[in-house]
Amino acid sequence: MTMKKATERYDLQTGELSGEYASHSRKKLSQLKGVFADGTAFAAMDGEQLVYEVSAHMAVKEGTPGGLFFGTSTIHPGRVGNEYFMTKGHFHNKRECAEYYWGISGEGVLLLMDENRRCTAEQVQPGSLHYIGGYLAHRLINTGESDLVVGACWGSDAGHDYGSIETAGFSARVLCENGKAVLKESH
Ligand code: M6P
Ligand code: ZN
Repeated sequence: MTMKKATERYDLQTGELSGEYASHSRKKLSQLKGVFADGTAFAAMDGEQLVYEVSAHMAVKEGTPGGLFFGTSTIHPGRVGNEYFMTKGHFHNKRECAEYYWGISGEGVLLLMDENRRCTAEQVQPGSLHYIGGYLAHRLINTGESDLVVGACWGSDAGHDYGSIETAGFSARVLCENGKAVLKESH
């Protein structure tokens, strides 16, 4: 019997993923049209500006029943008007599928919304662990001045449903008021 060398890597300090199954994607401001409340401020900004990056470790095909995916999201610091940079956010296609998030570095908020549009929010910081139950849309918001880096683990058959978030958004927003992050209902 031979012992295989580990070729897939996860940097415990930075959350960086590498290896055969790691892939990387980036979201520029121009890909987030309609996500932020202040359309005028959005239009005045450089669409090429990088808002967040996602590394994913996918050892099985998307949709495989029973498999797992593992990822790292990096949300850069910034604002559109008074609204902090954030991810698009999504429900899972298979609504019952849960997910774990954990804070690696930076400061932020995990916004959760149920199917009745009721929102709750959790502070994200290094070492914070977040169990996102099924039937909850989830979005990360960077309320700090450095990168917000968050780990994630979810089912390979969970899928992403961005549709209802694109249409109706979340019913709460995290805004900067007098230099502080405040949670506002937005409907
Ligand atoms: C985490 C996981 C991924 C997700 C990513 C970015 O890494 O939840 O499944 O794709 O965050 O979030 P979004 O897809 O909402 O832009
Ligand atoms: Zn998810």
